[in-house]
Amino acid sequence: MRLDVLTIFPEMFPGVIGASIIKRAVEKGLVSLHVHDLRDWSKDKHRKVDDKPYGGGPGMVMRPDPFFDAVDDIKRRSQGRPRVILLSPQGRRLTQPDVRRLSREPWLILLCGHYEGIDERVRVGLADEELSIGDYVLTCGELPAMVLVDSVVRLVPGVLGDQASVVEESFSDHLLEYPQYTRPPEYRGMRVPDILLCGDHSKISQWRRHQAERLTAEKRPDLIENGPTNSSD
Ligand code: 9D3
Repeated sequence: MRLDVLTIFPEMFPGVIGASIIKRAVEKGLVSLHVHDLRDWSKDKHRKVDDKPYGGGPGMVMRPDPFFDAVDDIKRRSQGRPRVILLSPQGRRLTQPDVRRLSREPWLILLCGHYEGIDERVRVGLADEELSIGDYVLTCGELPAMVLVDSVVRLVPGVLGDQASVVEESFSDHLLEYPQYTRPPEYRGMRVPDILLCGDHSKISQWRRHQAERLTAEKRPDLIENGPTNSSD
C-alpha cells in the first residue's frame, strides 16, 4: 500500500512514523509512506497557501490550488488511481469498518486541513471522501491523518506479526476484551483470579467470554445495543 500525506506541518510526522509498527511495515516494504509539504505547491514567494475568505469574515481559508496541483503531481509519479481522503471535523466519523475497507486500497492520499478551513472546492472537486476521527475539536487534521495511517497500516497483510489476532478481532469486535493478568499472582493485595491458574482451558474460555460480556455491558452498553459501530454511522 502507498500512502501520501499533504500537510503544512510535515515535521509532525516522523516521530509517530518512526516509533511504531508503521516503521517496521515501511522497512518490510509492505507500505510506502510519503509526507509532502503543501507549501511546495504554493505559487507565492512567501510560500503562502491561504487567503482571506470571499464575502468577508474572520480568519483565513486554505486555497484550493496547492491541494489540486499537489495531487496532480503526486498522481503523475505513480500509476494507478489513489483514493483521496480529506480529514475534516465535518466528515463522517471513522470506524473500524472504514479502516478495514481503506486497508484494502492500494493507494491513499490524505489531505490535512486547518482550523481556519479549506476552500469548498477541495471537498467537492478533489476528495473522494471526507472523514473525521470523532466529535471533538482539534487544531488541525495532522493528528487525525496519523490516526488513520496507524489504524489502516496495522491491517495491511503481514504488518502485524500475529495475523490470528486480527482475525479474532473481526469476530469479536462487538465485545470489549476480557481482563488480562500476568505475574505476580498477588500484587498490592490484588489477586489473579484462581480460575486462570487452574489450567482448565475450557473453564478459562468460559470465564473470559463471561467477563467480556460483563465488562461490555458495564462500560460500553452502546456496543451491545448497536453492534460494532454506532447506529449513527
Ligand atoms: C471554525 C469552525 N470549526 C469547526 C468546528 C472549524 C475547524 C475546527 C478545527 C476546522 C478544522 C479544525 C481542525 N480539525 C481538523 O482538521 C480535523 C478533525 C477534528 O478537529 N476533530 C476530529 N476529526 C478531525 S479530522 C480533521
